[in-house]
Amino acid sequence: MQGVYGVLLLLVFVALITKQASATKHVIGGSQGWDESVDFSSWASGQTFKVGDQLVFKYPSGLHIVVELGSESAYKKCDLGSVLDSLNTGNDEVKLNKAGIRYFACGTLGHCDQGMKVKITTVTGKVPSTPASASTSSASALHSFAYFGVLVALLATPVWYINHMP
Ligand SMILES: [Cu+2]
Repeated sequence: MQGVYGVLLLLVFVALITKQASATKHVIGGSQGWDESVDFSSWASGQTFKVGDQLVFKYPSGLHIVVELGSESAYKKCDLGSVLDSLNTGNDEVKLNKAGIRYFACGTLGHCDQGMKVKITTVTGKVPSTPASASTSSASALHSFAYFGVLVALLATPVWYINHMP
C-alpha cells in the first residue's frame, strides 16, 4: 500500500517540477529595474530567455517609456521613428511568444543614446545544446511519461482498494 502512494507522490512531484520549470518572469535590469544606470547587455547575458517567459519592465511611470524596435539597425542607431509597440505603465509585461531576437529601448528623449536599450534573444527552451532532435524528444518523452504515470496511479488506486477490501 505504501509503495503505491510513494510512486503516486513521486510522479505528482515530477509533473509539478517539469511544469514549473517552463515559465520565468525576467525583471529587466534586476533589482534596479528599467533605469539608465543599468548595463543591460551584461544583465541580459546572465539570463536565459525561453519561449513562454515574460519580461517585466519596472520604472517610475512618466520617467521612462518602453518601445519595441523592429530591427537591429534601428536598435543600433536608436531610431525611434517607427516602433512596433510602446508601453508606459511603469510595470509593463511582455510575453516572449516565439524564439528570436527582440529589441527594446527607452522612448524618453536621449535615454536610448545613453545606453538605455536591451536586446533579448529568446530560445525554444527545450534544447540547451546540440544534438537538438535527440534532447527534444527525450525531454518531451519524460514529460509524457510523468503524466501517464500519474494517470495510471490515479486509476490503479481505487482498483487496489476494491481488490483488497477487508
Ligand atoms: Cu529612460
